[in-house]
Amino acid sequence: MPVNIRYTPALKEHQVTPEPVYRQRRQLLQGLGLGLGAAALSLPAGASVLSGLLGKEGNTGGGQPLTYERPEAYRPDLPRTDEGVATSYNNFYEFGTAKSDPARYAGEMKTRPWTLRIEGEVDRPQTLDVWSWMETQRLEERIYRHRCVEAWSMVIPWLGVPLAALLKAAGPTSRAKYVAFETLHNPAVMRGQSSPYLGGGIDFPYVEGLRIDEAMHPLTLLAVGMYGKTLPNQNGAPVRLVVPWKYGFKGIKSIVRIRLTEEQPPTTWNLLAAHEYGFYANVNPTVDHPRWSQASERFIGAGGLFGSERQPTLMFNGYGEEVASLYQGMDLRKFY
Ligand SMILES: Nc1nc2c(c(=O)[nH]1)N[C@H]1C(S)=C(S)[C@@H](COP(=O)(O)O)O[C@H]1N2
Ligand SMILES: [Mo]
Repeated sequence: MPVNIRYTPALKEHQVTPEPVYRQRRQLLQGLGLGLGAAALSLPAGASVLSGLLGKEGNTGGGQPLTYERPEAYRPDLPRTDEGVATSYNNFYEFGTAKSDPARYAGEMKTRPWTLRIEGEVDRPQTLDVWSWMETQRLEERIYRHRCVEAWSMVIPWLGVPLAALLKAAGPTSRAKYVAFETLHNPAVMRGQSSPYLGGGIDFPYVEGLRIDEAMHPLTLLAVGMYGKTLPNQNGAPVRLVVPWKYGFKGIKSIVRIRLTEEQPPTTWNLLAAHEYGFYANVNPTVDHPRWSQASERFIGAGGLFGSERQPTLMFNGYGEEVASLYQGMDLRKFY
């Protein structure tokens, strides 16, 4: 793949503005009764008049109902983000740099079957068939504050299992200090991987990492669904990471490999722009991004992008009580 050319991407996150026209068209089609989920899904790929009409944004998979528990501890009294916004305003550079690209193009990705490899510093390396594994899991619904693209925030009901459960099953060795994650690499269906321009200059596959104590923290979720159903492709089907006290880019999507390591692994946004994105990426109102303030954020609630309200950013995204101890004694300006 000739994708290893490094250059500053033409479009950085903050430069891509919301797309009201796209949203309105979608809402109009929904109003006309052209359901974007089930209807499009039931049509054979390629033969869909509907997906042609919609510019393919209907064909994004997901939406299969899941069985799950609802632990009280993870049901905060917060207004949820409208599902339609959470599934249409995304970053997933494998499908392009615009916030509407993932919903438009991620339907090309086939998520069945899907294998997830767990390897590296573990006693029991595993290759999971994700869909059958999912059926054996006790899924939990967790309503988390979600820091999505740059300074936007949402509240999303995720479905998943603590990542710790999976890691423990593989048996981390005493040398396991970090956990590295990797997304699918398939330029044939991921158009952003087919050219540096479409992929914003990212050197794919997309990779992320956590320190092992962050990965084992009970809040850290391996998500397989949202809003009661399997993940739509644009949100990272069939399996993605959710770390609610960190910025959105740590939430790596469509994971195919988890590797426990002794050394701190490279991470995609840090490789792309090290002075802007660090390894830790903890939500922190006192450490600004070089190009925008992190003191406040815009919360997208039930009213969608237009009804969004500016609110103060909370330290560790509001999860300080649970996670602050992980960073005791660390200079969070240095380890941003
Ligand atoms: N594989 C992959 N994962 C990814 C990204 C990506 O481009 N590729 N973008 C990240 C960024 S920058 C953000 S802000 C979040 C957005 O996730 P969301 O659509 O669930 O809000 O996904 C993250 N995970
Ligand atoms: Mo992001």
